[in-house]
Amino acid sequence: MMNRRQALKTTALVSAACATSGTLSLAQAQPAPAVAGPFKLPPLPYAFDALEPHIDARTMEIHHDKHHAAYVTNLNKAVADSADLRGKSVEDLLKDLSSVPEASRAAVRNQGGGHFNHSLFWQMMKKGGGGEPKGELAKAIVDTFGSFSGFKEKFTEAATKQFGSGWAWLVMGPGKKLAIEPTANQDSPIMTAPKPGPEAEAFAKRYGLKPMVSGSGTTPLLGIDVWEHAYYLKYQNRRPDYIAAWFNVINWDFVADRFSK
Ligand code: MN3
Repeated sequence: MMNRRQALKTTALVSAACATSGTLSLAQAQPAPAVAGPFKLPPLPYAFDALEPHIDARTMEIHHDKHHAAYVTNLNKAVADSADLRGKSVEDLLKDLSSVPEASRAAVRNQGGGHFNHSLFWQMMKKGGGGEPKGELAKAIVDTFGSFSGFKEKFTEAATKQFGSGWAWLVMGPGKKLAIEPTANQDSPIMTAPKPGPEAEAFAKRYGLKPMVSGSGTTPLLGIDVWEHAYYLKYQNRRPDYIAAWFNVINWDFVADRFSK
């Protein structure tokens, strides 16, 4: 675990590296200034080093302060010219992408998806997490996957096999039915088919839905970010090691709470 002295030393080293390399200015090392807009970067609910040694502090800092901040900034830019879009929650925007004007739709999908997914992701982890869920969710996992280890195996497989950037999710559909779903890029299980056509059909097929049934996206209960920015500093190309370690920081109380509601 990174203590204060190590943190200061790391900061000093990074500052020194920036000063000597001349490629990074101090301004670039600071969080981007907030852009005015309806969407805000939620604070990380724990310290950067809270998930050590499984997820390192530097990764958490960059992931939250840079990557998530950029999704928020760019989502605010995407809705800047529309009072209608600015008045909606990110969840409502994603649940009904077909109502977003086509000129802004890709930006809302990608940046809004990034904002929504990461806002959940921070809460799905905690210091001293891991173990197995209890209660109603534990029973549903056993009913669906045979056992907790059966779930873990299938979830790990989805996260490992997701090609390129994306996520693997444990989702809840109608009737509280559980399933494991991968999504590409920053797509979220709550999204619904954006418009009629092949994309909508593929989307509907993935979730077993009728195309263009508004609001029929599933509810993400648990998700792992498998973009390289989520693990590369500590695990480099070893995504399976990151996934295995990530199981030690899952906040099952948060996940169970989403299932119960
Ligand atoms: Mn990410």
